[in-house]
Amino acid sequence: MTDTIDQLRAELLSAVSGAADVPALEDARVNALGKKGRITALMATLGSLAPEEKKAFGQRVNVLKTEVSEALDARKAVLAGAALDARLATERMDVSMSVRPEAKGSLHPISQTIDEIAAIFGTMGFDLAEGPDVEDDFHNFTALNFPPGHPARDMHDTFFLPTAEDGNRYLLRTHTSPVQIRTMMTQKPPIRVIIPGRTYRCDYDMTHTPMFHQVELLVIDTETNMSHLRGCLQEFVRTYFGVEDLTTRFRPSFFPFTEPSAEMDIGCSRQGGELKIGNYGDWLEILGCGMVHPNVLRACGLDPEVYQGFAAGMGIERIAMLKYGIPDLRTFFESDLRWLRHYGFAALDVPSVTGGLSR
Ligand code: 2U9
Repeated sequence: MTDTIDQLRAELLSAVSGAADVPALEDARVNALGKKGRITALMATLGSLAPEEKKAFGQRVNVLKTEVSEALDARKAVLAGAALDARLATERMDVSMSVRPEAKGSLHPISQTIDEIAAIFGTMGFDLAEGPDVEDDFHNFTALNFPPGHPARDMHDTFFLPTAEDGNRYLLRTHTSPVQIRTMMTQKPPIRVIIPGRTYRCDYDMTHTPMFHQVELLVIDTETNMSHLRGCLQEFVRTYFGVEDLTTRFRPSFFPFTEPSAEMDIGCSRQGGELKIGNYGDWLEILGCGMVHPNVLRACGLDPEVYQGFAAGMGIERIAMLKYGIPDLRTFFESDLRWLRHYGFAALDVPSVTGGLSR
């Protein structure tokens, strides 16, 4: 038993330290710890051992697993450092060089898109509201009718800060909705606000980044209904995408803070693998929305028998990608000047509803 484990340790550690690049290291990880990996296979033999052998064998395999995992992490750090050094060497720039007359700054597509959204809702009478990125549980979850134990409250989804001296466990807001709570608690209806801003979730893959931008809207009045919601959102998407008769479709959905809730689709085409916005018979999900839940109104001190309202939320990166044909979400945050030169906007190209919305 000892021989087998020692031999395997030597083999696996040598594969890890000999991995010349990240793909080779990934191969070594899969070979050791993957579903069909050598250590996984060794663990699977545990069941066939005599009871007195099981404990010692299990402990030794666990130690081996830890050793190999640590070696993988260490090698990964070395390779990442080397890759960065290589990149820095090829992408070196001399920041002391004098500014060339043709060098220009440009507006990031996120800023441009926020300006466009603000211009469109501005003409419908909406104000712009902002709030803190660091929030407390009440404004981010409780007032929004998230029950205790809801998955969004989980450590895995939310960035929590260490418990503060006042006993509160502050967090990075997971949506811009706490700003609506703050608005309802401080302003008397009628309320018409849009809230663009940064939001944070513990997620990173092709379609998620740990920080992303949302815009949400809120209307509170005494005779607000779902048809106002639909009309307002339809007007927005038609103006934003520059398609005058763009069709919209509502599908039932669920959010803790709205009842009823819906997702809105807009017409599109995916023919030939190319996405086109317009009335071509296919559908594309664009935003979530609904009537503000009576519990949310109550939490903000508003009587649901007197006031109702609607709210909606959408991802700014997503609608910017759709309008400007930006294929990869992660490029938004790489600060690559070549990307900015390509997708950026002239700083003085002020958006309005009558002109300058599209390039
Ligand atoms: C209050 C009451 C209701 C905001 C809403 C959505 C539906 C929604 C997602 C779209 C994509 C977030 O960016 S995203 O990940 N949002 O679907 N948001 S209704 O509702 C509110 C907000 C505040 C007080």
